[in-house]
Amino acid sequence: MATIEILLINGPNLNLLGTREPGIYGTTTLPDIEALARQHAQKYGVELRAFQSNHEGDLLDAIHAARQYAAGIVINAGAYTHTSIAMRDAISSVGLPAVEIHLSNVHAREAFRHHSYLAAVCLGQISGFGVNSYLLGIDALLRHLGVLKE
Ligand code: CA2
Repeated sequence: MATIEILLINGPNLNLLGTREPGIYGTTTLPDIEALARQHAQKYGVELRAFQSNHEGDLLDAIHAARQYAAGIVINAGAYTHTSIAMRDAISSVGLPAVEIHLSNVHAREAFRHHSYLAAVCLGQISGFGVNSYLLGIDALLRHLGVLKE
């Protein structure tokens, strides 16, 4: 049986994790988060591909390319969450199940972070659990895919 693969996407500025604003975003770096996420998925026999970009078009291309290999997407779109109709259209167009995640609790922050263009085209949103949001997002996606049953 072919190995199930999922895509983890991180959007703008998340490459800076662990270097600034630790009070909001923690001290873990993006490579560390990607490694933790990959290990977590591997516990269930699932391969995780990770992609980060600061460029909206590159993120759209990654979502489009996911059609070729991924069973679903876990996405922290960063600030594009609150601005990008194009990202929403990309997720909706590829038809892959997606889970929106955030390190911080966006609903406890500035009003402009309360609205997500992505939420309506994702299975759901996980926000506020720091690095654990990534692991919870993977679990939610794998449950949806029937990989995780408990
Ligand atoms: O809480 C999250 O995960 C966010 O997606 C992070 C975005 C923010 O625009 C969203 O509203 C919520 C910002 C990412 C910025 O990342 C930084 C990392 C280190 C230092 C400064 C910024």
